[in-house]
Amino acid sequence: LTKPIDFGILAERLDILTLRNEGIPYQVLVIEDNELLAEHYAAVLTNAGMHVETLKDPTQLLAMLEHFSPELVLLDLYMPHCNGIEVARVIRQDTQFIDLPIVFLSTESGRHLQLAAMQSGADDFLQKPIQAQELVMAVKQRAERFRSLRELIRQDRMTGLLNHIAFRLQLEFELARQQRTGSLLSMVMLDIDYFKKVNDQYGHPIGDRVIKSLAKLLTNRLRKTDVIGRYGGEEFGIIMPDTHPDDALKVMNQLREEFAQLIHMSQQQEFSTTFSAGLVVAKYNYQVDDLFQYADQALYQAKQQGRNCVVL
Ligand code: GH3
Ligand code: MG
Ligand code: MG
Ligand code: MG
Ligand code: MG
Repeated sequence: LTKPIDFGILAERLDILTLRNEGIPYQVLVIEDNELLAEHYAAVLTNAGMHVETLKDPTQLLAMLEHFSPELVLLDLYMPHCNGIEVARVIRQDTQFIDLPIVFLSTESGRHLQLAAMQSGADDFLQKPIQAQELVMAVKQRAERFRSLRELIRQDRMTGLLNHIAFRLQLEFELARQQRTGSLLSMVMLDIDYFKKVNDQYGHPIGDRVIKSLAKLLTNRLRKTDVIGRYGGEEFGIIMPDTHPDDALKVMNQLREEFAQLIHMSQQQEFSTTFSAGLVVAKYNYQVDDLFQYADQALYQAKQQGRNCVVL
């Protein structure tokens, strides 16, 4: 490092990252068959402000990951029914968790066995016994970096929604869950009507503002459990878990009317615009690409029917 570093700017950037992450506890999953140890780690990490779930039986892992999204996994190596190496492999197999920090915590002191364990895709190997402070620091740093990087990778900068890749990953996750549990899953593709004209008449920056206003409307109106992504330029995708298509249709038509009533301002004049949407409900044998294809077909129909409508 020969260049002078502007520590002011650096500190400001770090501040932004930590500020944004502040207040939301890191989600940590402790997989440990020894109940006393599991409770001890949980207490130490909870004390440091983290949210900890413990798992004594690794066969329950997949069930747990359906409702808990860890930002770090602390993993015991030796457990009665399956060892930590297998658990790490199972986690890594899921694209959803490809970057999730996995840290072994074990009494194993043989370096070659530690390295063998890490070949399963783990990030680090900590040795028991471990000081509380050391454990907190190791977990916190990795979880923090994971959260910041994931945000950078998954977010659409303009709207703060999920980007194309993250939306697809999330859809894979929701579809897999729907197929395991037999619940309902509705999915929507939405595209602003005649948007080229908006850009042409009022300019690109105003067009951007319209996109942001739609993102905000969707975020404010939809449920916390719904997933919203900016799929393309003025195209959005919405995943509605546990939602009957009739209800999804109702909601989408309300949103469509609200958006059509929004008044946008440009220097010359006020204007409003509309969107069209295609809606599908997941069937048991659907793949992610089927959902995209059928939603796209429904969207195409909505455009054909004259736009400003939702087709199921
Ligand atoms: P249609 O009703 O058939 O959807 O007509 P359309 O004009 O909206 O056609 P289409 O969806 O194919 O075109 C989308 C346009 O959106 C093309 C592109 O110039 C514009 N666009 C894409 N991304 C952005 C963006 O980030 N900002 C702005 N302002 N415009 C964008
Ligand atoms: Mg053990
Ligand atoms: Mg488009
Ligand atoms: Mg189009
Ligand atoms: Mg369009």
